[in-house]
Amino acid sequence: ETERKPIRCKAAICRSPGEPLVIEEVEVAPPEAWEVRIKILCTSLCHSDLTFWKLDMGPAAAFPRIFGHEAVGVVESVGEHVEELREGDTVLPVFQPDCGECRDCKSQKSNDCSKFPIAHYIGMPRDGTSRFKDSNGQPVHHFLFVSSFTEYTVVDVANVVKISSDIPVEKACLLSCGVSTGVGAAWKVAEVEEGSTVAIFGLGAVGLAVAEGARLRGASKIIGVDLNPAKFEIGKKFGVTDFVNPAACLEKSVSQVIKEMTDGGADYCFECIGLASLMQDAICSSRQGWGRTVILGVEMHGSPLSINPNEILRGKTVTGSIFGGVKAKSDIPFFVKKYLHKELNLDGFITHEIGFQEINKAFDLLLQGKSLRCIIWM
Ligand code: CXF
Ligand code: ZN
Repeated sequence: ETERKPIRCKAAICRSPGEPLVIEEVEVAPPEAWEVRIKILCTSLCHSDLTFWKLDMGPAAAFPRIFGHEAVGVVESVGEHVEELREGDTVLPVFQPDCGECRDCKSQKSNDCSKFPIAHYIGMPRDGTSRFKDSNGQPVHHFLFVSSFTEYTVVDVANVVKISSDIPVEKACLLSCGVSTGVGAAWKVAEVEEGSTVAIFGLGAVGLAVAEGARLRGASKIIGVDLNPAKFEIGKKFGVTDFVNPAACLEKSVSQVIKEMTDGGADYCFECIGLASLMQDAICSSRQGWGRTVILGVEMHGSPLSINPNEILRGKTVTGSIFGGVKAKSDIPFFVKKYLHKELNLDGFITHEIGFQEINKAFDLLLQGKSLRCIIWM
């Protein structure tokens, strides 16, 4: 019986920023109170893994570290006080906690759990110590409360959602971060409605998931904005109807072009890159009177966002959203249902599938912009 005993298994450790991961043997401690130990079935690479993998300064740069936060697994064992999950449950670990107890989790207005705030984007267990030791007995940092680039991980019960085992695991995996973020932003934050116009800045997995969400809500025009012209064909599968390449906008600004295409500005704009200048373009592209801009991208350069007050004076709104406003425990099972009912397109996001040993290939593909989601099988 493995319960209550450490497990030795393989993990992909990042020893220093920007370096290839190394598959090493690690020891994974048994779950403490309020934790579960999960056997990862498959995981995928999200752009945030790259962001923090590259980061070489500041409090968020913590090494050695086990990255990965988009995954699906099976509960191997549970710690004390864990009642909602048991051994054998199919689960999604999620970086955004849903404790169900704090003011934020209890409110329908927020998904930003205040009981377990993520300090400096590190995401260690609630007692601050690591459940991972390398072969020299040295602790290895967790990542965003999840750390899925390992055969086994330990995750707080607040960061785990039980899902139906009917959904293929590689499809479920996508709902752990990127796709839920985009769909959530369209459905829960913007509340896109039938006949509305949408502009999406950045057609990575998150931007395409926004398109998919807008398509399912019956948006009449979904404009994709991306520097890569190949994204238009890809975007069409997710409902993108029109395309703007900023590099081809010579005479006019992107916002002028979008205003002309939408009779005065898009009803809903989404920034899915994390660039302050693009956020400004998005706001300028939204309609005077009621246009709403949702910012999903994480700006890592520390650039301030400057908005002309007269731009929003006549009713435009701008909002941020972490994890697309998704409250993990209630919304993710709903997304799973939408997939099982053949409404939500998840299949199109999977562009590559590889084995765990080849994990660095997933990094190369995403860095070169060649993949949307690469499924990494354990
Ligand atoms: C990101 C965005 C918010 C902070 C942590 C990382 N989430 C997932 O990719
Ligand atoms: Zn992510």
